[in-house]
Amino acid sequence: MAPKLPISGYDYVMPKPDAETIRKSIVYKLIFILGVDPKDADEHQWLNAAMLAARDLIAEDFLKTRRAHIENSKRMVYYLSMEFLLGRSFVNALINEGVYAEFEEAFKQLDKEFSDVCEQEQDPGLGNGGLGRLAACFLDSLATLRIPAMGYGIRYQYGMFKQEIVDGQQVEKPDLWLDQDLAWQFARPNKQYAVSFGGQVLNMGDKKEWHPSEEISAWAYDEIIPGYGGDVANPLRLWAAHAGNLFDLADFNRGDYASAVRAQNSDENISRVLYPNDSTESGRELRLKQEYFLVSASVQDIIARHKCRLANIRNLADEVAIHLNDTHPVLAIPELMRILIDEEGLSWTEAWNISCKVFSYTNHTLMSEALETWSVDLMGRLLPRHLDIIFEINAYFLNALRAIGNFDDEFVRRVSIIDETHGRRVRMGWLAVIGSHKVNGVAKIHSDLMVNTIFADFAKIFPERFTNVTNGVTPRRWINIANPALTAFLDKHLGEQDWRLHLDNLVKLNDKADDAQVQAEFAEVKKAAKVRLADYIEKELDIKVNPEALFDIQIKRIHEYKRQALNVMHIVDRYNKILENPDADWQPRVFIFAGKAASAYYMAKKIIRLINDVAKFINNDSRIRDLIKVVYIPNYSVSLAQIIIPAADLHEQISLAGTEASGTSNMKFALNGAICMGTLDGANVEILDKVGAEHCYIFGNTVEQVEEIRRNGYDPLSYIEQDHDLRRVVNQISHGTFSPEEPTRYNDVLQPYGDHYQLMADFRSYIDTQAKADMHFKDKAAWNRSALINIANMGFFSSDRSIADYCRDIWYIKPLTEKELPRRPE
Ligand code: 26Q
Repeated sequence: MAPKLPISGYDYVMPKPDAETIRKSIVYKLIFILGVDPKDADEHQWLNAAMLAARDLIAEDFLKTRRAHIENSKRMVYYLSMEFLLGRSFVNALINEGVYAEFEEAFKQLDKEFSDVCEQEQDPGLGNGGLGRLAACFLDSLATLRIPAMGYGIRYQYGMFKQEIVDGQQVEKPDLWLDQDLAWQFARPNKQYAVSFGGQVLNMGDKKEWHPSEEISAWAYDEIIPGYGGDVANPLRLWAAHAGNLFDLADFNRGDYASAVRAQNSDENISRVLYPNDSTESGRELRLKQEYFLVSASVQDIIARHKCRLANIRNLADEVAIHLNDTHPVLAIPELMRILIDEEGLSWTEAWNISCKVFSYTNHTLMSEALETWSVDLMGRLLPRHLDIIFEINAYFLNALRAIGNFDDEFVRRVSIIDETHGRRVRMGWLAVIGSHKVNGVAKIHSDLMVNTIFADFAKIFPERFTNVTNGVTPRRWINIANPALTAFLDKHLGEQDWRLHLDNLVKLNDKADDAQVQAEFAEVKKAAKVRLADYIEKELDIKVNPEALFDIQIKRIHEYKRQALNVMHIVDRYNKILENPDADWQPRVFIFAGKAASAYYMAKKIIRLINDVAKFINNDSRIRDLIKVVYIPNYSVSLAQIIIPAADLHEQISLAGTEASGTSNMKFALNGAICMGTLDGANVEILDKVGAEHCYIFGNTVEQVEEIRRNGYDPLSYIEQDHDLRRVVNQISHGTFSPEEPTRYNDVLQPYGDHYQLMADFRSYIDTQAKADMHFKDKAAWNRSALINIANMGFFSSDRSIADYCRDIWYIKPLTEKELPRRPE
């Protein structure tokens, strides 16, 4: 790596990116920053020292990027999200900075196993699943594409719980990730904002005054997000609740130290823990406080930054775009309105015109029961001024509608932000649509359904507001970090232009997919990943799996709509048929599951237990030999995904059509040369479109068919009656074959009378399609060819493409030019 240019105007010791200097820098950090004798340092201390050394190399980019934004008055986008599922940062930083080999060499010189040191890093689980991981991929792409951008989130003290499987059941353990690894964050003690709650609103003539009853302080911590290529690094600003300077002096002076400290603890509860729920958990006061805490600190910070640059609040919308990752941060709309009106003295209309231009919103779910609402009472108690503003927004909007005419009362009731039918509730999705200039879904089919179902009324009012941006994933993490063998393979076969930056280059593999030599090389790549996963499974779970078997993988949150139970039904059916016909030419399969269930989601936890009971039962049946192995890998996380995904032959994307907004693991799998077993749902539809039906297993009813079945009165029993295999499977699961010690354990899982997600209706097509996949896998050349064709056609699913779409169609943001921020010398 060539040395960089220094930050101009100052003379300082610049860190140099060669192995020897890096080695010395690591030892220096150990001695002078951490105060540890290198002779005694443990692996974890070595990691921290190395992270500090790496941070030095990126700190300059971070500061230079910031200067370039300010000096060139760049329009910026702020991405607000309650979740950022970043995964480990260290190796990512080395790869993006281009110094991985140098660090590896430095550790060799120190006689330390580099991979052991890297493994010490905690995986910060500040998210639940897809939405949080998407935010992390987007940050990577924003920095890589040199977009002036910043993320805002919450620095939860406890991230996503750690999952243990005890006696087949999920047990949640706290994840205290902040105990370690502070090397990657810059604390910003000078960035503090007061966030207020409660109290009352006073009418002062034509002005309103909010007199809150409670105040909490938000402290900033900046996580560094380095772009690939090593010129740009953007901040992810995470807010922590601090009561430090606000603790109750009155109690303290009265000698009641305990009360004073207790108040402090309860204030700090706001950023204590991530809600481990991937659909709404309406009504929880602390969650509403968290959402407002994020939003208030961030909007105040955005305005402070804007004023510091240009000092005129009226041109905010020219300089600032704020993006809402789902409705969770939608209170940013009334918060901006409050500041513009109450603090900056703008008129209501001026404020509204600015606000609508600033905000845009992404919807991630169609399931109406998962749309966020909050009771008017709770909102009024916690945020009385914001509730006022929401009422005003609603009145303004409904008046405008009535003025246009031709909307009847029923229509007006439906689009009102206040739902009057279930007690009075604030519909956060409606507020987001009304207050944003663009609303997007996350895959084509999802965006289409969005305007035809949940937002159909709004699409009539604001047809130009709705658009699609299909999700994407970053190839830096999902190939380069996760799959070293595939990385080497692609570097060898794709020539000059770096696929990490131009994922479309993968198309060149289409021409090579027929080449037997290339197929054989790819087979080795896949084998290496499968052996790595098999080793992990043996080490962690003491289960031996055969890397030659077909690895069939479903990893994601456990949810009824994702239909892990359908996967289990296939396993049980296969088990039955092997016993019936033991000498047939069965394709050995390893079924791998991983995923967490929301801690209060009874049925999801039961499904986990069912998978584990079935695993125990079948794995221990010697008649099955090694034809089926079922493995539940505990504690799914970004780090685990990086080990599991490269090892897949087949990936299960089997949600009921119309329920999965996009899915993103489907993209990661295909990018790593696995073949999709999926329904026509979410991004599967577009994957099919890119790779072709020969290289993708699609089964089950379409959205239209699912709807028709519902309309005609779905009768799951009729499917069970007609299909002997299905009947047998349902009976076995429901009557205790896999839980002999408690035969009724699973009598409520398959719900032959309800079956909301139509497992029975899709069973036959699923089973038949799985049989086709077996046949295909037996022809190794054909299978490898299909895998290569999958990889070749995944260019579209880079998050760089998604971000380019957002910048062009929604945020109107341009990257930093070479002049504004010079690239490092070659
Ligand atoms: C809301 C209120 C209170 C507590 C929790 C929540 C909450 C938290 C997380 C609601 C939803 C989520 C996460 C949703 C999510 O991950 N959705 C997924 O988003 C992906 C990225 O767009 C899509 O690919 C998936 O299809 C979608 O399920």
